Amino acid sequence: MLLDSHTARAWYRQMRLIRVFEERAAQEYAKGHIGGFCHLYIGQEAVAVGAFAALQPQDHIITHYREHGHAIARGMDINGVMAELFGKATGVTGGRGGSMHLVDKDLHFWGGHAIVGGHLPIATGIAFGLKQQGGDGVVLCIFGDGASNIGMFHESLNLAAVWKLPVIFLCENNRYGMGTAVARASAVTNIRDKAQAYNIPGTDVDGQDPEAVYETMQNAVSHARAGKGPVLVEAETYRFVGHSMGDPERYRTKEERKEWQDHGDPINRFRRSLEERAIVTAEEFAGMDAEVDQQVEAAARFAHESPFPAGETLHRHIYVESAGGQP
Ligand SMILES: Cc1ncc(C[n+]2csc(CCOP(=O)(O)OP(=O)(O)O)c2C)c(N)n1
Ligand SMILES: [Mg+2]
Repeated sequence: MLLDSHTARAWYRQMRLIRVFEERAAQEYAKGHIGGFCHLYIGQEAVAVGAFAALQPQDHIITHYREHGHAIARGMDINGVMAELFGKATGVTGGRGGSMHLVDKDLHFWGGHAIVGGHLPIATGIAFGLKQQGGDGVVLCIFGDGASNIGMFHESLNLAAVWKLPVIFLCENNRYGMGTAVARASAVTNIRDKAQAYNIPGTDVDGQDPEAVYETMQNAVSHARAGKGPVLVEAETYRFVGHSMGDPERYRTKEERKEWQDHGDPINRFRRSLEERAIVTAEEFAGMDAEVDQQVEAAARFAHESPFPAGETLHRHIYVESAGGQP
């Protein structure tokens, strides 16, 4: 693919921003500044950056709990994302959702869902709404390999196909659902093949290559936008860290992980390829790296300095407020 220098720099910068942001989140977690679950996306960055580059502002996104990278790729304010991880009032959902529930309605980013597969019917529902309204928006629904074994996956694909809805089901196949390898839990190990059962085109792509992801996603988005119905894209990827914080990783060998880190790191690979093609200079890389480091440092400072939500607001946002103003 012919990649211009401006786009190449933007993609590199975004992937590195996601990586450095999460490395910082891991440090803050270890120090006890972030609580609850925290699922890192390290190793999978090219999927988010390639996929989101194929979307338009009118499109909608719904995703699972490993979503820091998706939120950042969509352009969510990283100060607000870091503050949300810290549970602070300045977080994107006021500190009430935490790592797994990042939302921004202006960006049409509808979470961050912790129930595996639970957001797939919502994706189909949003796509149904878009079709009824007659606009040209599409829905990008992201989930893991494990979610494709859940009943809601099948119901959602079926109805999306019956109603020819504008939704792209993007499976990030990172080879494991928690500690379970795909082949131990799924009779069909190529997730894209499951789409055939519902007459949905399924395709796979190298999820460590943002250009390949972008091209595949562009085709998928054009198909859905043209009213031809849903598509399933399977991005083959790998997480370089545990499922969540504190995973002893007994289900895979160190050698396997090292192999992916040495040969499949999406950021190193992209950088090398851009250098070889003389699209970005060493000086430009150095400038971007320094900027990203500063941006993440500032986000962490913002999160540290922000207040926790006030105690008296604890019961807000639980029920819709009544006419009397009482929760
Ligand atoms: C319905 C449901 N069952 C089980 C869990 C516990 N759980 C959390 S993450 C996860 C693994 C899902 O794996 P996958 O879909 O491949 O996503 P990944 O974490 O690899 O990105 C499980 C079983 C859950 N959150 N929801
Ligand atoms: Mg998985």
